[in-house]
Amino acid sequence: MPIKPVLKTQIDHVSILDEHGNFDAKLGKGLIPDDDAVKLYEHMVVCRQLDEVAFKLQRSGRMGTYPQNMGQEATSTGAAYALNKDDWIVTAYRENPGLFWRGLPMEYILWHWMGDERGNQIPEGLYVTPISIPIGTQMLHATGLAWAAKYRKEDRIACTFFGDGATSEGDFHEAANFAANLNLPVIFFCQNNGWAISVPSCIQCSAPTIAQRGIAYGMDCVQCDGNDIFAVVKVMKDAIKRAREDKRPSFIEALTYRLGDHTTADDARRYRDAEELDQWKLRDPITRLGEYLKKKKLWNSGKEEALQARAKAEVAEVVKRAEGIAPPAKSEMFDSMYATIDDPQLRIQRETMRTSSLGQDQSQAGEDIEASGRERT
Ligand SMILES: Cc1ncc(C[n+]2csc(CCOP(=O)(O)OP(=O)(O)O)c2C)c(N)n1
Ligand SMILES: [Mg+2]
Repeated sequence: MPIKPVLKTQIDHVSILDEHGNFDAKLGKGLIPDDDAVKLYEHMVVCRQLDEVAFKLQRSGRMGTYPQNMGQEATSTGAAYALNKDDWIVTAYRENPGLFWRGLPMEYILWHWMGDERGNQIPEGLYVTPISIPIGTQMLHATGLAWAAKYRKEDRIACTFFGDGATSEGDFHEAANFAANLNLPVIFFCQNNGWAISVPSCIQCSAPTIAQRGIAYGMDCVQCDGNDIFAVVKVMKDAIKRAREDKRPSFIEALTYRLGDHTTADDARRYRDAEELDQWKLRDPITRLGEYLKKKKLWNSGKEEALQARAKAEVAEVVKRAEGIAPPAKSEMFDSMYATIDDPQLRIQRETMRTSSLGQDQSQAGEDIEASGRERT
């Protein structure tokens, strides 16, 4: 018996607006109308400003740890632009621009990183999930949300974002396997920024692409230049069509780079070369789109100056709103967790938290112990 191949496959790489300003007119035709291209550019500039201010808030002790999104704006912005308003966006933590494009007020993200749970209470009617810090768990949620939509016969798909490192987690493989086997309308959007904290992607994926991990599950897989918003929109539109019309999941690997540290708790200079960073600065997705607009006479230095001023003013207002909110009552950590608090010990803890510094005022706890009829052991 001759040996014959049972599978031949390839991964395509999609690029439309390259880092030198070349535009593939055939692939890019009608993809993003001029007015929208300007709006997308303006949006990414405002998001970059928010990112820079968030970094400073952490450094000046006004906010907790923060993962900068700088350099990765085109991925989630392009994806959110291509999706419908009532499709799910299921994110990790480096997709602020996509969440803001969808309409999440910027202060929610600052609240999240300030440790205020109200940042995770997504406004009614917005189909986005809160930031996910545990790596990979959100992919399972996306598969579940897509399954629910299919079951309810809703015309809604789910797009989940995650990093290159997240594809080494078991959660990815379970989410992908379910999505493909159950024919679910999910888009797995991998932001391959080359690093999982200090681990380069080549150490945790020996294959030439991350995208091919999806092939094992029977998904359509593609790679694109993630700093090229046109390429992102193109691969998203193709994946959205497959999800909506055929109820098939897809895997997108978008090549991008985080220009900042992993988070404010990191110093990337300790593990990555300055030259690598310099190379990627030349591929900045915002500069690239800006140059495209200038070439088409849709943008000029006057508009840029006005936009920079607007971005600063808007973000300053966001910070005012984020910091201006009254702090939550300490007891809210219990009220947000439990529908009813029946356990007497929990009631004591809640009361102690409400009335004093944690555990310092025993008399408060004692009063409630008596009220609850339980003896101290
Ligand atoms: C389940 C889990 N394991 C480990 C961590 C610690 N951790 C935080 S970020 C990170 C790397 C993630 O890399 P990647 O998925 O490439 O995303 P990126 O930060 O590059 O956007 C790890 C291991 C975590 N948050 N959750
Ligand atoms: Mg990464």
